Amino acid sequence: MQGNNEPKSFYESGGPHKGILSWIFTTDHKRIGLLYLASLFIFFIVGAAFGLLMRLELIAPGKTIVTASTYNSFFTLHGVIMIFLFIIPGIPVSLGNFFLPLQIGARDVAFPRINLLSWWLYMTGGILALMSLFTGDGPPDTGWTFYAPYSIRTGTNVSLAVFAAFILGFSSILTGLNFVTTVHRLRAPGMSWFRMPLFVWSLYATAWVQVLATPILGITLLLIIIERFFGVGFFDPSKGGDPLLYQHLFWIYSHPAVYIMIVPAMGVVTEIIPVFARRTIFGYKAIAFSSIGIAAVGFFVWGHHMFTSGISDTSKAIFSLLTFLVAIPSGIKVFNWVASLYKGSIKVDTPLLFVISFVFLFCIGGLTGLINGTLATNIHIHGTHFIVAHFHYVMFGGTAFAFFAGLHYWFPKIFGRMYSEARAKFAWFFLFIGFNILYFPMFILGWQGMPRRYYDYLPMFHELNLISTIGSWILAAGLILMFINLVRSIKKGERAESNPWKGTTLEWTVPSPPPVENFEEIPVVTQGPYKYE
Ligand SMILES: [Cu+2]
Repeated sequence: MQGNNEPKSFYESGGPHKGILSWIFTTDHKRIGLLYLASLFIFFIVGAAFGLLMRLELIAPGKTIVTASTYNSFFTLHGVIMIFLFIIPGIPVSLGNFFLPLQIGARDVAFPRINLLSWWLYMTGGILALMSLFTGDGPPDTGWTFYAPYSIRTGTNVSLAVFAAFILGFSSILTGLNFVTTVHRLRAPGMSWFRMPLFVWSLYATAWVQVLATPILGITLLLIIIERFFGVGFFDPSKGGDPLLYQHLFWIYSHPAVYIMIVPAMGVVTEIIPVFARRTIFGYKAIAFSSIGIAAVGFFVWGHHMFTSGISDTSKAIFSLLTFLVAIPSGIKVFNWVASLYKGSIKVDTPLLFVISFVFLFCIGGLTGLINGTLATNIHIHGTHFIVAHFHYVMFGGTAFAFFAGLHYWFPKIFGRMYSEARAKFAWFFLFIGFNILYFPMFILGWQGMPRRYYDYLPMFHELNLISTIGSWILAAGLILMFINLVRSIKKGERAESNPWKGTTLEWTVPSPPPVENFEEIPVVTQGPYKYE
């Protein structure tokens, strides 16, 4: 794989074990990053399959392929898998695990064995979540939010699914702990805070949310399990409890969790733009602080999920105002991305194509977030397909498209091969067009009053649902084309040099793929990243 005088790549040195054991017992951050990458996309395919089945059911009013209760399990597992097994772990555990130590000039993360443990916990949680499909009295049918009191009363296998999410929470906490310590302790000499790549800042801000917010979800899910087995009454008004308490606890984690999902994606976008615009990033410090700002303010807006739950008018007004506030640091990032592209000598390769799509789709998702956060409109659209469209524009159009951008950008470094640029652009076209045909009609359907999570709908919604379902097939075609191109290129792609994009961050100074120790000598850093002028 490597020139004859280059050190052996991390693929060729698996430590004391051989074969598959050298992977599942590895403590090398690069191998753990790839273990996560493979498992993430297997779960993504399962989650996407449930999404396609839902769209197939909704292609026409009335029954199409499944019963109402099966449909309820489809959207529950689609949500649980896509959120807890794909998008929350997502970029940090895969691309983050692989590139964080390389970008700060370190040989590994602070706690390599805990890093491996976090992947074992992830797999345990994933297998338990899938087992909830086939065990007990039927797959869970509550939606991924497991709202009480229904999640306490339903006979379906909620306990196992909730326990799976509980275990996954620990995997996330351990990763957060590892990344915070790594950034504080393992930066190369000269790598001061304001010389760190901005992807590292985004992982750092995200890691703090993982450490501080996830325990709240852990205890909340534990309360559901205790309720189901012992009927203590935490969320049951007839026993002095309150179902609203569940909603508060759940969203106190789950809203900051949306920043665990989006801030690393923003970091990938910030990383790619200067390389393909050949310009220094505009407003380095503003972008670094806006990552921290989003993570911090994000802890105070959870009530915007409960405007129709009966909370007081005062709290509604406060949560609505705070929701607008959190849009400011996001706006700063969008402004700085566009300012960095302005007058750049832009080379539109696939990583940048996905980045530009991200900015476009994220802006639609972000701006509709303000419509959701406005009290007058929220009362009208809460619980409708408008909300479904909104979070798919932010989470799929945003995070997943940035994930695909990062995959193509760092593919040569990870695998030592180039992917086919022509095939990648072809796949992108289907992805982008399919995405908008699938999700944009949902804004209109929701505005017209079509509720989410309903098995059936009024005939007036038929046309747009048909269009949306056709969009899901075009999107699926794009995903398949992209995966085929990337998987094929791992073995058949043209050999990659160590810095094919002329990047300026440290990972591009080592061979492709990197040696097991990353650096022959720990580098001494004398300047910040993205120096192009
Ligand atoms: Cu929220």
